[in-house]
Amino acid sequence: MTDFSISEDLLQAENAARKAALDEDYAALGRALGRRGIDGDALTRRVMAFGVAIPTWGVGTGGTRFARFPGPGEPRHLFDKLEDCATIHHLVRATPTVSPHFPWDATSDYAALREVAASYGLAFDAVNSNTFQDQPNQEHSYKFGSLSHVEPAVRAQAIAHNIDCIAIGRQLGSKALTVWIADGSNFAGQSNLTLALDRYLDSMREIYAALPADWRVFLEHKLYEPAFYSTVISDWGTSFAAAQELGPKAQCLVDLGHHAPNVNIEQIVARLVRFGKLGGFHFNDSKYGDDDLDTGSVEPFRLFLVFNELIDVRMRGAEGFAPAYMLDQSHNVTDPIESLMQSAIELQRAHAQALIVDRSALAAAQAANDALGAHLELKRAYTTDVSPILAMARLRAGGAIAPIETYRASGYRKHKAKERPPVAGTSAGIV
Ligand code: LRH
Ligand code: MN
Repeated sequence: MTDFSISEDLLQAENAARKAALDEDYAALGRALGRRGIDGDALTRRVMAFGVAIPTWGVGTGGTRFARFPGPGEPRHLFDKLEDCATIHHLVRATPTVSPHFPWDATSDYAALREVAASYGLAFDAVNSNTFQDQPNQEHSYKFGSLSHVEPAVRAQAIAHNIDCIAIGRQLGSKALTVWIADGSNFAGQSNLTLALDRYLDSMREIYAALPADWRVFLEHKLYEPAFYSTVISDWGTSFAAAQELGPKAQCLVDLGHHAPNVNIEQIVARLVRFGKLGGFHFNDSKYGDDDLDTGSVEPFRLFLVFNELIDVRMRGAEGFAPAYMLDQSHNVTDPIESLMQSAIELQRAHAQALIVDRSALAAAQAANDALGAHLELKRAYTTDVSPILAMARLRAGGAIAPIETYRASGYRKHKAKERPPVAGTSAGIV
């Protein structure tokens, strides 16, 4: 018996029931945008071209240090995860790539994995290394760090792992390695703050030297956790300086949850772009710390402001500007597939709203120091409900007008609960 997947018939039936209403809403929005000199169909085509990568570690239920409450039909291995990624892309048509994490996604045949992904119309984005956990039978522990560890043998082990990840990524067709390290300290004095960074840079130079010519390495900064006094790569400034020191293939990755509360993340994005060092994003949302909540679920205006900076740069035609868009979330209380679909839609929304900002009116207001006028140009775009355009983009790309409703109507999760008997001791999500 083949595994269940959502049929075209069901998708067509769900779309047919909503088509007339969508056409009406789409036409009305098209007229309203037309009065603002904006071509609705052109905007829909831009939305159809937008893509974000799904993190393999996000399709399983996530947890915290306190507990994880797995749901029914949890993916048991990478091939189940790819099947779920394919279901997400089938309905939202905005997630054509997958970002894997090693060794969580280790498998015996990466060429076969690449073929399976391709059979679902999926490709691989950046690969993620993991030197923040000890694996069974690992020779040296990462308890006191990895790439910045005081012991050369531990650093060598961590460097070798990252170089292995590059080798795996090459088999998968990936073009980038994301390096996030948990290295840091919990007590003042525990670590020499400068020597720790120097050891990290020495290690990264060896990893950088192993990068193929057309690859990039993304340095992911994070203010704290799991270290709670100092973190070696704690902010964009340190990440930027390290990327500068390493060379042109090194860029900075901005995980939205890795900053102190109220930090102006859109300005960090603007700065990294200005200096040609914005490599990519881990999109999520947060209220307090690295909460890994669904993108756009807490601060949708901030997400819009990030895309406003990205579109502003595109409009000014910045050289070689190709940030990698990836989600990085932990779905502790929702069906991960639903959360990932809605998060991709919230990214499409922020992107579309940023595209309809009247940039000449904004520039004129800025030049005239018309503070409120300038702000209202952004608010006008942000308060425009572009949902009909997002839905039409999905429909025209062969997806669902209403992905969540269609997914629920399909009973996909119930089917997976039957097909995927829980496997004790496996964890598809974070922790
Ligand atoms: C660290 C992080 C990093 C991943 C991990 C799953 O908090 O954001 O990007 O490796 O989460
Ligand atoms: Mn991240």
